[in-house]
Amino acid sequence: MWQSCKPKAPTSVAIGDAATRSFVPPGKYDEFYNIVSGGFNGQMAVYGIPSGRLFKILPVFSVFPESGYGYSEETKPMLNTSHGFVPWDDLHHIALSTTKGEHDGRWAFGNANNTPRVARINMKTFRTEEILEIPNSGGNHSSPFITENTEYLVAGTRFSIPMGSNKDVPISSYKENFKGSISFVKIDPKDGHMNIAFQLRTPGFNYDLSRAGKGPSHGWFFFSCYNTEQAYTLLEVNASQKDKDFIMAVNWKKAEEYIAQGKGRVEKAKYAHNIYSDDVHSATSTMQQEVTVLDVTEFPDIVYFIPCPKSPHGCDVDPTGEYIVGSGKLAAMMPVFSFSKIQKAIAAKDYEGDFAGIPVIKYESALHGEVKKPGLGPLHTEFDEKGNAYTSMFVSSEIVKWNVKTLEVLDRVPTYYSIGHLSVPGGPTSKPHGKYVIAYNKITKDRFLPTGPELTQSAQIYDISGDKMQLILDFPTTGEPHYAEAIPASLVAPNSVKIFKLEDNKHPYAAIGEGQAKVVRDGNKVHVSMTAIRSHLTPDNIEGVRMGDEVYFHITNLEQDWDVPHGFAIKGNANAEILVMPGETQTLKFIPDEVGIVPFYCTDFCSALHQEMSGYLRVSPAGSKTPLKFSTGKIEEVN
Ligand code: K7E
Ligand code: CUA
Repeated sequence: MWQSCKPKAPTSVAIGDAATRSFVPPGKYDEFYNIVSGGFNGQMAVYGIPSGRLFKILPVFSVFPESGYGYSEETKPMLNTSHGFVPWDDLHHIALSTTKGEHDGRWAFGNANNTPRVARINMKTFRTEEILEIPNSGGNHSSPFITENTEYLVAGTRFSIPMGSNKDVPISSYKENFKGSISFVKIDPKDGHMNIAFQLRTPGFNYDLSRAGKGPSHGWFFFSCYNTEQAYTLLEVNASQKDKDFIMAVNWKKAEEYIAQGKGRVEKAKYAHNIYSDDVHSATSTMQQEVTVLDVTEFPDIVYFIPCPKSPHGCDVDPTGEYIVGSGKLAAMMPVFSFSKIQKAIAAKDYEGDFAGIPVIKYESALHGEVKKPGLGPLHTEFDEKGNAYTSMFVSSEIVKWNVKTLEVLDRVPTYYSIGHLSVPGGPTSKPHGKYVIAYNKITKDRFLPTGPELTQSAQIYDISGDKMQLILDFPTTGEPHYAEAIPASLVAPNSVKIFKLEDNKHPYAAIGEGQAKVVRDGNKVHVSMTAIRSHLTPDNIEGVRMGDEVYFHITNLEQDWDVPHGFAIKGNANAEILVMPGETQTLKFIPDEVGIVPFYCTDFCSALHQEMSGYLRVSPAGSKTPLKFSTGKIEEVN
């Protein structure tokens, strides 16, 4: 039955044996990793599926005092942008790398929605390794989406804005002056390094979401577009006028050809490129100066529009690569387009007109069919390995299962409440792993114990192995999750890095062994190369630091065992603590603000004598003659 109102709750999850299906006994591992975006916390979080257990919070676009990410001297450059240091953002979408359309377990990518950036996370270390700013973008929502073999990562602007040399224009000149932009970021298959290969300059409206083609549609990209009304005020009303907006189909192989022929225009742009290296355990930030642009209105065979009702949000491609699902937030049905029909329509020039000179394919000519009365407020669609699709319905608060070929609705289950994204393990790939669909809900209400005005976020796991979807677990998440991907643990766990090898440590201030520990003055900078091993810091006493000095504590963790980090914190320090992994060097900057003795210590309970892992810094007045010295273990006589 068609359901148009929110189900009543709370409803028990323990239906039959449902609860046992999410139970992972103590000491046993989960089957999948779930990499979940943190929304406004700018992080990713890693959960186990089906248990819903939280393993890790992984800082990406946000500083993280727990580990010192964004506070340590080594990681500060990761958050550099053309606007300076930007230590927070809004992370919506995850893309896991694929080879031949299938998960390969190498990297996770994420987007910064606000100050446009994309990030690459190494799945061996679960750390952010690279952040690339996206120029000519008014907000990076349609991002990141990857091609079949991770050749490109694509980042589309949410807001159109004026670009080029003339940016000081009236907002009411939107139609003439505002443009969209889609960046094609080349991924180096060896190390994953990202570089903007080219940008497409596109008509001015809003770009929302996207997916790459696969199989037969490899070489194409599909973007959902809204506000084709080109409204610039009260979008709620003015951008919902037309019956149909567009899906934009992009032939990126063609765009590549034009770029290879030198048809791109090189424009000035300023954007930061930040890379972390595990050799020097440090990041560098480089400011890039130009970008190559291809204006799609000058090249007739790169871009085509397909009408799509009404303010589409998700735009998802099924595992075969033949079907493209448009989800109009305000539409009472969902169109499914056929890639082969789109190709036929283009060959036959079966157009209903053009928009800004770009052909608009006839709706019926591109259409495979419509899913009738699927539910209200369709947002996103994922796929299983049996030819079924699962669509999230925000307004009617449910997941609807339907058959991609026959378009028949097969099942529906309520979500608690108002689902946004959803995730089937492998759902966006050519080879879904199936088994579960996970709902990331926008409203929590009464699902968990109340925690004041701000509630935890609500995610839910449904077993989809049978014909009927069955709710088996509620689990809370951090931040506001938008998209997430789940990947079999077997593709990730065996490659997990356990330690960094000390002999590979090329950090300029590393002390590889206690014999290399030292304190060196360089003007008003004091560099302390300190080692940490169970259960002492070397040196543990430092004298000769004066007011006006900047002290850099470069801590090298000498351990070569898995799961033995050491921490470092010093009293009165205004930034953070740092956590240093075995074999790694990290640096905390400390500016003393008063004369006296300042204790420091290890913050990670590392052994029975962890509480003894400490030392003192003596701070003398400015200009004092206290000699610089450091010690460990030696008892001095004072007369
Ligand atoms: Cu949350 Cu992907 Cu930003 Cu839909 S978007 S819900
Ligand atoms: Cu090292 Cu506690």
